[in-house]
Amino acid sequence: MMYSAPAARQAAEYAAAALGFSALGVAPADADQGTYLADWLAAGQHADMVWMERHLAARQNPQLVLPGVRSVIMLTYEYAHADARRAPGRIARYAQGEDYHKLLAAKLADIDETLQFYGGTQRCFTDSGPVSERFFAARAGLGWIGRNGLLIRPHLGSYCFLACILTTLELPYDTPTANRCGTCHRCEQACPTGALNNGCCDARKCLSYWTIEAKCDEDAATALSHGDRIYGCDICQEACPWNRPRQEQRVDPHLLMPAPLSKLSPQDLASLSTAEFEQLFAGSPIRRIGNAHLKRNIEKLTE
Ligand code: B12
Ligand code: SF4
Ligand code: SF4
Repeated sequence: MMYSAPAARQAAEYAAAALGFSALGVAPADADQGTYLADWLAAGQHADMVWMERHLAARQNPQLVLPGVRSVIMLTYEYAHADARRAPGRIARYAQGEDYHKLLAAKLADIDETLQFYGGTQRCFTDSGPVSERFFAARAGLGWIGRNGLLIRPHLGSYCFLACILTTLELPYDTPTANRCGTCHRCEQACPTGALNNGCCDARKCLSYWTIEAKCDEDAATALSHGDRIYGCDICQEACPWNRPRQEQRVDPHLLMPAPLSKLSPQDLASLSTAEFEQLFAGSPIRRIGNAHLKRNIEKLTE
């Protein structure tokens, strides 16, 4: 088929909308990311996530991820604004339902197929590859990077997953939007551990890191004593005025918390056998940390 950039972009947009993505933007693959990530790594703010060091070169040069890449298509997919599991024992909103990696990978594969029709070669990721997703989402005009480090969309806030498609097609690019944080510093003030500094989140202090990634039990004790979070943390998003509750929000039912989980107390969760844990969290992102790690997070709340 004759390649027409606007037609290829429009086809991707139709496919994305039909698959439930809430927005699509396109950034040039060679956009300059500056030294932000390198500086963050050099300062040790990635804690023990050493895989981030290994990915530095690829993150800064998408050509190493997909040779010949010209455009980065960025997409957003909504998850629930409402918190289905309140304190104590909060689970971050993004992790209350099914694992988004699997859910979105299948949808991205469909868009990939559409773009192949236009002669494109693609690689697709959602939190699964060496791509600076927030940077490209902002460059693709989907929103701005807030003082909480997250991509904030005007009037839609930050409760969304990001997904990306690297493509060899040169598609029409979008223009970045202005940063609208203004004089607000609510996220920084709300963070219980002081992890935020000028749009930069120091993983060494972040409860999301401590509840999901950190392996060291001793250090975890201090960090976890700061909050009521047992998996992930939404405090800097809850504080953000752009995330104020909306009357109506359509959310993919796969991302809603299953009723059996919402009924369990933190003590119930802490007393699950491994077999019960596996059954309850089958298909959930929480399964990844394992029963012992979840117990550790809960015990720090109830001690
Ligand atoms: C590692 C990681 C974490 C770590 C480290 C956090 C951190 N500081 O980045 C931990 C485990 C702590 C974490 C926590 C969370 N994460 Co996380 N995380 C990632 C991951 C895998 C990499 C992020 C990264 O590279 N960080 C290092 C920093 C330096 O890079 P960066 O944030 O991408 O910043 C770039 C831009 O911001 C840009 N930049 C910023 N300012 C400026 C200024 C200038 C001038 C320039 C040129 C560039 C620039 O430069 C950076 C490099 O390109 C991404 C997925 C991905 N592949 O990108 C998800 C991702 C960022 N996480 C996500 C989410 C949802 C979360 C949590 C909300 C989960 C939760 N509820 O617990 C928290 C929020 C914590 C926070 N306030 O940031 C979403 C964000 C969605 C959104 N709306 O923004 C992502 C995109 C995953 C996804 N696909 O949906 N996360
Ligand atoms: S996720 Fe929680 S601990 Fe991490 S920066 Fe935001 S408020 Fe602070
Ligand atoms: S709370 Fe305020 S400063 Fe923080 S991201 Fe939202 S608007 Fe920006």
